[in-house]
Amino acid sequence: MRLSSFFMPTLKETPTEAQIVSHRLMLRAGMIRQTSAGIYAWLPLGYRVLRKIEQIVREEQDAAGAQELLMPTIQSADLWRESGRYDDYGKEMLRITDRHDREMLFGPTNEEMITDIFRAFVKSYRQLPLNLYHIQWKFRDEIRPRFGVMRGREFLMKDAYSFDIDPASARRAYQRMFLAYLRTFARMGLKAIPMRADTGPIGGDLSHEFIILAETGESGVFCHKDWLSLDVLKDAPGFADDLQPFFDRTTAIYAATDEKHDAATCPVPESDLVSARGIEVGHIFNFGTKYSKPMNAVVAGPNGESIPVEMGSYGIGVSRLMGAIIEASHDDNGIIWPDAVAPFDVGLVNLKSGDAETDRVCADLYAKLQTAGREVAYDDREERPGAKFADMDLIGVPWQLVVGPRGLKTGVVELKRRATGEKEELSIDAALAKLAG
Ligand code: P5A
Repeated sequence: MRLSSFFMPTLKETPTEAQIVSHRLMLRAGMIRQTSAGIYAWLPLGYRVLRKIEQIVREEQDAAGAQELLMPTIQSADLWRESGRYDDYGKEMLRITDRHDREMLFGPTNEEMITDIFRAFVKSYRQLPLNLYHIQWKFRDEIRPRFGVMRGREFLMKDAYSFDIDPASARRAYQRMFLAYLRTFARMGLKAIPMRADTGPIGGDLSHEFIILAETGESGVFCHKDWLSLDVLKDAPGFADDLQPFFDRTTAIYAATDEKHDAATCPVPESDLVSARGIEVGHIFNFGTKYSKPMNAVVAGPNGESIPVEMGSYGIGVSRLMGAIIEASHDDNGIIWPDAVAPFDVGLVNLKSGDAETDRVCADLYAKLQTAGREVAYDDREERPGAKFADMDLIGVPWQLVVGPRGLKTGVVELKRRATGEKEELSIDAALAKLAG
């Protein structure tokens, strides 16, 4: 992408309406635009990152055996009356009436709709286990939308729903998602801690929130200090293995949200207990037959008996993750994207646009890097070098390749790693080998 034609409306000044650093940086980098309170348009740079995050989530769901589908955002109120949640959900639900006076709603979650799809087609225990997910926009009329995409009203969620014949099988489905979540967040460079959590309007009694520790987080949390240095995935099993031992040893290390934490019964001595704030990037639930019973989602068992299906649901805040990643990875100059979710792999900085030799070398590098499959942000704008460096740091591209007339006299370019600030001068071929190899 040539930045001279890329729609990336960066801001020099710090937006005053943004209270936390991730929101400020997303606005400054021209990634999002608020269109109403808690509702955002995703500008090209922000949308690139959103799609990267979404793709990692998708790959890990697929690897865990979940199958992707896509349900609509608009739902019928009648479905929610069947589960009894239509009235319970209260003002957070955006209710809509269509031209025929039918009551509809913009879905805040999809337990009812997926249960309806399930009961229409699945009739036998032989068709189980089943796990279906989608990545779709949700709407919750949050009383206080804030912190940009972190607590929006419209937000992108991955929600998966598992169906099993008995509680033991449902526990295995839960453990698969538990492991898939740890892998998902690790791939984004995040350390997510699974914490015992309340279930709120979703229901059930087994639930974990996946929390990224951050001072700006909205959740109060408590965990054993071992969590700070632990790499739980180091000797994690694969999906074909029995996940129970891994689940037991991971959830034995204490971690709980403040609603679940009780100082009187906490097994961790005060000296080993960390009290912190965190961002909830995922939340998983096992709620048994809470929806299948009232909605009559039953299958025939081995002896022909009717068995209400055992269910769980598993959410990831896809759009919230963008804020969480920035909170976890930035410096005074801007965002530091982990390679896996960066909007571009390489930022190519032309120090003197208009200088024939510099333009030629840059165009050549741009073409070769793209041929090698790298996504390149080529800054070919007629701007001062200082402005180009500042923008490249702000948008957080992991590698910066700087090309100017002075270096080219001796055949060298400069390569900078955004995360460490380390710079090295090297020949054009060596730079290419390093970035394209
Ligand atoms: C699980 C999947 C559910 O809705 N039903 C389907 C269950 N869980 S949840 O905890 O309520 O939401 C799942 C994740 O969505 C993110 N999230 C939000 N992100 C941005 N803005 C919001 N207002 C918002 N509300 C929830 C969180 O990451 C949460 O873990």
